[in-house]
Amino acid sequence: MVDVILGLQWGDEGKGKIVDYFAPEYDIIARFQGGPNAGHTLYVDGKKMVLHQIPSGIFHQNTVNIIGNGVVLDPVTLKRECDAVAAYGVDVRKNLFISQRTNIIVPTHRALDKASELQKGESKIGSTLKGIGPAYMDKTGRNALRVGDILHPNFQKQYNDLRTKHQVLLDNFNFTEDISASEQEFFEALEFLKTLNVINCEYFINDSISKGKKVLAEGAQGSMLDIDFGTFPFVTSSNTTSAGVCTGLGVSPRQINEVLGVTKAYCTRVGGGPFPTELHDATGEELRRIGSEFGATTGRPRRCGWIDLVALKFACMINGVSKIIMTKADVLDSFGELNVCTAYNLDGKQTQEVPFQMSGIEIEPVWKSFSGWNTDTTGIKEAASLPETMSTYIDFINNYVGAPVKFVSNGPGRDQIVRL
Ligand code: 2SA
Ligand code: MG
Repeated sequence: MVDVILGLQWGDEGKGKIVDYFAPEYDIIARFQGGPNAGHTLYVDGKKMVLHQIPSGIFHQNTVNIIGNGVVLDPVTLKRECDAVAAYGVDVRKNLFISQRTNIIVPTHRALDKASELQKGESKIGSTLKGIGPAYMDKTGRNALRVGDILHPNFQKQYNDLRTKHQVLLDNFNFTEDISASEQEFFEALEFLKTLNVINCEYFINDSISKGKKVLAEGAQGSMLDIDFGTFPFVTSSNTTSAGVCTGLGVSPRQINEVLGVTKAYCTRVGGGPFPTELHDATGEELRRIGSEFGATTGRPRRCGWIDLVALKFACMINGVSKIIMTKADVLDSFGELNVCTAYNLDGKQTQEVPFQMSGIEIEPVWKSFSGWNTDTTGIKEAASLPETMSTYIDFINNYVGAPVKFVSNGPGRDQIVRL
């Protein structure tokens, strides 16, 4: 059986903490898409740790962690991260496995990402500049290098051919930055990658499932950043939704059991693109300050606003969400009034559907207000102790989106989670 944890908004819903919390119930934790654009924050022995490439189960010694074929892998980031977790006594050679079909991010992918964003100017995506878009373009364009290729005697030639193709594109962009230092770092990191467990992942996972092992698929970014269903073109380049689990790990839809969707109690977005419930006022500032809303990978301030139930319901539908986990509920502890968006006003017409095109048009949210709870909830352990006003807020969300909130996270700590 495969359960899935994924984000229902624009990323940064707190998936890292949630995966870490559930990890002991699983034998295998697997990343199925995305790459070093992800920033999954965990607290280990009270210390903050941000993971970009390695699955969030790495600190559980008996959990197998898999980087699946749907991921794009930057060997340099991976090496750095392996060194960082080693400082906590983690031996990645014991519990980290990488699919041989995983696509590799090369230094020119990062250069192309930057060049493309520079060319777009004002209309840039606000990418993390980690080379994600260009790496997935080479995958669908059938040019990519894969982890399984690195041991092949022909690898250097494959690399050189790709490098030459990229140079033509970079010249076209008039991009002249010298990348020789990052190339050297890249090849050093490849030597390190050769020492890790590279496996036939689809066989490994399916064999494990047939032996009764429990797999948790860990999503990165969020559903509204999905390449097909997100706010295109302001999206990432992978399927962040539950369908991505099948193609990103090589498991069949019949193996998928629970789909646990993670949403914040409010909403954030980092990078460009539409965000109907964004607050440009002091309340937005307050959410950012209390919620420490800054990009875990790039440090960029995140845009903040109230929860968008139109988008949330859409995400629950696309993913087949069975349970919702609401995070950062405690960030709302001090707000006197809360708002939720229940519909969009578009050209004078009200809709509860996510429109085809969300950018370049005026979307005016229809709000419903709730009174806040004005209580410190961070120490609460049981559902019965949650403020009544919070239960009212949650019940409304359950009814609106048609999936139940089953967990409320009320702080960054592993033990700060309430089961409803
Ligand atoms: P990319 O780099 O090509 O995937 O960027 C395309 C868009 O996807 C957004 N994106 C993200 N949004 C939220 N969180 C992400 N991870 C980091 C984090 C981001 C950071 O955990 O905070 O540190 O800035 C993530 N990754 C990609 C991105 O902002 C673009 O809008
Ligand atoms: Mg993040």
